[in-house]
Amino acid sequence: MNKRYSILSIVAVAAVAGILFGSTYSNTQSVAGNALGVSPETIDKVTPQTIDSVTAKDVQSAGGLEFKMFGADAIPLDQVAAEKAAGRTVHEITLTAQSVDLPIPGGKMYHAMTFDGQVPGPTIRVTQGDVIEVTLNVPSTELTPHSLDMHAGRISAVPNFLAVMPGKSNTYAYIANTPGAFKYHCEGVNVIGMDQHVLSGMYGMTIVDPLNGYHKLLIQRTATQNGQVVLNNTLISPAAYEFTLEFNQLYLNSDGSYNQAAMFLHNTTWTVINGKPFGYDPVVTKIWNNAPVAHDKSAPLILPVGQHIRYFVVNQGNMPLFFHIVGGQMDRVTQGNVVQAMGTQTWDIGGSQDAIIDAVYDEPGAYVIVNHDYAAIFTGAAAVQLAQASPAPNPSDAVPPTSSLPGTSIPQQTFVHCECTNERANEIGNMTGQ
Ligand SMILES: [Cu+2]
Repeated sequence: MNKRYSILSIVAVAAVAGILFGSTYSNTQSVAGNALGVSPETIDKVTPQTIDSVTAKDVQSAGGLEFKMFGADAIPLDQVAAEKAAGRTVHEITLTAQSVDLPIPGGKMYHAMTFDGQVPGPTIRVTQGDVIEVTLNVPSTELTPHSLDMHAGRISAVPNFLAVMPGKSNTYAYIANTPGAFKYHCEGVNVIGMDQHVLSGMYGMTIVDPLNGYHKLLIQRTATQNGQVVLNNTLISPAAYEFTLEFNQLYLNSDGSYNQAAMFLHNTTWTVINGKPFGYDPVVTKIWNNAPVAHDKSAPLILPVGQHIRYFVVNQGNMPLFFHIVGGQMDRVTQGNVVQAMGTQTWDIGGSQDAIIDAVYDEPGAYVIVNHDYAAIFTGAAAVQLAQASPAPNPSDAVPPTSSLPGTSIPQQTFVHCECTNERANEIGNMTGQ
């Protein structure tokens, strides 16, 4: 099949689907080819002429072009209960826009924009096929409207991601159909100011666990046997010690305000992991070691040796992320639920892209996670990890909520650590019983 024919076929599928659904389709209907009765033979019968006439007729009968995505995940709010009755789990999530000042190195503060007073925003965790019904509240005290764009769904930006005025809220719902670690972020005021809002802290992660769980992890090593080197491969359980790592940049003026000119030049002031530059580094830079409040202090990640470690990584910024573990390797890289690599040294994660990275540390030691871009490392993209014999409490901002899938998350003890207000730190402590 040549390329032109292949593209034509895709268009033809859309056209045939349009005939079959016509005016009756809703956002929640299945788009599986077989369910539509679309066979390769019927596709082949569609000619460019029929496509044109069908498309025009379709648009005409619908009363003109509509902002609707065919097969999108969106659910009208009055149908959420029906989805629940049909067996889907519904997660009602509320996020509140909050502009606050948060600390940066040197005892200074910057003008942050946040969800719920923390950067990144709360990590949302659902299972593939669950419904996310999300409400964004914008308090009347905010000086600017905000908005919420969630990458975990196929959902029209209009009207869902439009600006929410101070004193108002907006709710929408969708089915999380695709597994992965997805960005959510403020989209500014109908896109205007989006860069400022995101790069000032309005971003977070939605983990969508695969419906059938994560795959077992193949550990590829070698051994010696009868004087020869032999492969020593083992499969280990999907149950893992889990961590979230969100990379971003801060572009700041000396007074802590957003510096758009610096952003256009990619002239980073700080590179942050989970909101803080060097926040997990009590060893090399010691920037946060003397922070006045406990939740700001440097804290390394503690990894048990020989155990399955799973990282959910999202690049929230506008610079490339060359994800690397100094002294380590990635045993597996997954996107969606598809394995992209096994046994690799560095994985490139572009802006607003994610990866789920599995690793096992065979020996105790220090293994520093970096963005292997030197400009990023030396402005904050270095997180110290200590691999040791036994588990220990970890910083709360690096540990996701436990998966509801059995045999997925190994529960971890945490202590409150966050780029957040003192009030939010107290709330996190209350939620986690600390
Ligand atoms: Cu905003």
